[in-house]
Amino acid sequence: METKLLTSVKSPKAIRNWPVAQLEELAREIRQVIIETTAQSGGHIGASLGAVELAVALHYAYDTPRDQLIWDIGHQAYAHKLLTGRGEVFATLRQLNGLSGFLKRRESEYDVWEAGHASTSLSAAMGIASARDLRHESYRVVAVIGDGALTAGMAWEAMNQIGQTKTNLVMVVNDNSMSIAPNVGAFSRYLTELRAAPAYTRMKQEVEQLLDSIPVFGGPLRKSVERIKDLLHRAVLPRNVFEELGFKYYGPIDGHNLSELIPVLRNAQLVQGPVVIHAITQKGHGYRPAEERPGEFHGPGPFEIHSGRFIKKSQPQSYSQVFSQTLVELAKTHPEIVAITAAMPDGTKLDLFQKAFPHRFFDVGIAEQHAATFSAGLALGGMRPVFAVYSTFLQRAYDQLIHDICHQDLPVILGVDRAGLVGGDGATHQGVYDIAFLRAVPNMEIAMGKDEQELRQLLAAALNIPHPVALRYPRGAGMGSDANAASLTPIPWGKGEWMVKGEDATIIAIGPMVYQALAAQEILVHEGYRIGVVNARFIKPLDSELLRQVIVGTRALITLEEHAVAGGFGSAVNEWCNDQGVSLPILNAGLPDEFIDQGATDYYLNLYELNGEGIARRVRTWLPQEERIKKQIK
Ligand SMILES: Cc1ncc(C[n+]2csc(CCOP(=O)(O)OP(=O)(O)O)c2C)c(N)n1
Repeated sequence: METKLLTSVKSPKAIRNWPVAQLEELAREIRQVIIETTAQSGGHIGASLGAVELAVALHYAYDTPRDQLIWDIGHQAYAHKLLTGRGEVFATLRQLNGLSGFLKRRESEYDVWEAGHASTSLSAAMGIASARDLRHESYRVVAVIGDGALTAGMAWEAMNQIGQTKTNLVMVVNDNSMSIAPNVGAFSRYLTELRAAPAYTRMKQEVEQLLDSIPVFGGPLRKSVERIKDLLHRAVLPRNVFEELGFKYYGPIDGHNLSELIPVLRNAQLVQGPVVIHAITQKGHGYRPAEERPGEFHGPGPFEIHSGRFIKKSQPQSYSQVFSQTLVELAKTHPEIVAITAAMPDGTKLDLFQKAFPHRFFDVGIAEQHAATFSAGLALGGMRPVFAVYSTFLQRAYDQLIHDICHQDLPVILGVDRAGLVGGDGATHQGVYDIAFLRAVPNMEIAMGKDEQELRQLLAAALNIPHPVALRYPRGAGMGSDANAASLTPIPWGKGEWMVKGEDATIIAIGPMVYQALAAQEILVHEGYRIGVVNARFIKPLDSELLRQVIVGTRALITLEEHAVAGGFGSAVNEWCNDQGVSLPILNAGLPDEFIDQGATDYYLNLYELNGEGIARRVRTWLPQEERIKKQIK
């Protein structure tokens, strides 16, 4: 398809005097580019197709980048990217050194706020608006937030503040009634009711027109007349939640209709104080397969445009699948098991549990903090809660973890999904900090199997542990064993596995990095090095007995993890060695102290010398001098 209009748009300034018909044509072109690009690269097509007209209308009606446009999460902002001079590089979306799948301030001056996690936009907007007011500046601040993101406490904390102050701030609610899965909760139900009340809106408009026709006199009379109008308004019409909180409410309006959107956005600019514009949109709008299967098209990999079929390489089952299937199996004989997700039933694969045990499954919305404390309550009430959550989103629930779960030593199992590098989602989503933040907390026990079989056995074992347990597992496909056919014999708790003995050095690895350690060992053994490999399995508590045996027969230690070195598994081993008075040389191999952008996991394992060859290289140069000399002499 030709994209003549879009190609001509180097910045949003270009479109500000276009007629609506031309803007509509532009929206069609943008939609086509999003479909064609994501069909190749994968990405957040559904949300982005749903926000095309919003992006066009916002850049049309506002003086961006002077006016500050903030997108919640940023996954829906592909049209924003295309309108702000990134069309030529759009094909690099989510790829190494390419455009981020979210917003990035270094990518564009139009990217005001970086996110990836939900529900931060309103707090950010309020901060920016307050700074503007304090500095007596006059630009406008607009935040776009989805109905899903409005299920998070943080959004309400911000609204609580915004509604009380009288700052000028516009909040566009992009309401498609979907989170990734269908949205949940009482507020979501409330929005549905609000959406379905055009009669209310019509009546409201009529009453407002009537009230507006009452003349307002100047001077001291003005305030009391305004107040009488306000009282009349309240008496005639019930106010919705947003109005009760102190926002002026416009809506619901059709979020795909530029002729409706643009005047409302313009009117909102005339209002003093905070405004909510409630726009009804459709996830996947304009691409039939995404409209019909919005959950699957939230963030798919590559797909065939004409059929909407996903182009999947055949892969072993994912760790998430194995985790969830195992949980279903265990739940058959453990009626106390309940499963909790924070808006990620598909991603965590807990949808399998939901199907098997609908009454023992809870989707609490994008509410990780609540999910953690809710799990604590379930445990206190005699259930065995299993909260499956991506490592990166668990960050949200840190206080709840310390204060509600660990402090009370409650037997909550955390399924820490996507632990490690995550690929296309990049810096905001890397699961490479959880060991550091979890292991500092008393009572927390942390384990990670070397493959999906061990994940199964660890989950079975965790059920017998009367403490909080975090079971980590990576994103994506497992190692390929038919895990579900294998036995569910629990792994002895706290026990690692000494796989290979080696006098020159021993690599102590955690999780699937054990296989990288074995690959390095294989390379080095051919060069005459005697390298041992330990599958640690447990990060907390460490298997002290095994470590004590290992250090007797080896001259150096290498710790290996797909996690930040700072505070990670290697740090735990260092602390243990210090504590035991062990003075062996230790090399901590892991991820550096920097945010890691999008790119294939294999690429980064190679870059940071964490794959077999990389580790072998590092070991060769690092091994204590005398070991090297010995090998060279050989
Ligand atoms: C704290 C947090 N938890 C979970 C997610 C995963 N996530 C990404 S998008 C999304 C749904 C957001 O729904 P909504 O705000 O309505 O936007 P939509 O995708 O429907 O446009 C979720 C749950 C996240 N980004 N941040």
